[in-house]
Amino acid sequence: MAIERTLVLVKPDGLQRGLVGAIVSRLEGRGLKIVAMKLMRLDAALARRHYEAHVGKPFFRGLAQFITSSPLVAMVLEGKDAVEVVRRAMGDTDPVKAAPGTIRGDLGLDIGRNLVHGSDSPEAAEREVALFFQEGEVLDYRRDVDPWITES
Ligand code: D4T
Repeated sequence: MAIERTLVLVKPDGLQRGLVGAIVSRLEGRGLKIVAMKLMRLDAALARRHYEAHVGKPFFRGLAQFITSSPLVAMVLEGKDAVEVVRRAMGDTDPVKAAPGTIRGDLGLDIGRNLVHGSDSPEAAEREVALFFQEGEVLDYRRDVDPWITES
């Protein structure tokens, strides 16, 4: 069983629209464990590092402007296959194509305001968690409910 960690961001649109609780609740309710969480405002340098794969693309300017425009909530979630579980729960990058039942499919309309980020691979997760959190900010702890969520 692959216990993974993944970086999740509730982007500035999610915070401004009062959807932090709704979004976290969907992921938390799934059984994923919150091992780090903070409210922060990205500066241009961190936005560029986080989205380095998109630097130079036509939408990068708007993306960087948007992601730095207001605070966001960054968190690290841990659990069985956490990377894929979060990606599927978010739905397609473009909310128009995202299936109903997903976060973007239920709450979003526009690709440039798609509410949430989740790492797209375990390797990306490791890089992104290190970008957003210092080692001591990610906590290791046990939940008594864990055996009721995953068969060991
Ligand atoms: P993030 O990284 O925000 O979780 O989104 P995805 O992993 O689902 O999608 P992505 O990396 O391809 O895109 C990053 C970010 O850029 C915005 N975007 C993307 C945009 O505004 N216009 C576009 O045409 C694309 C492809 C949305 C998400």
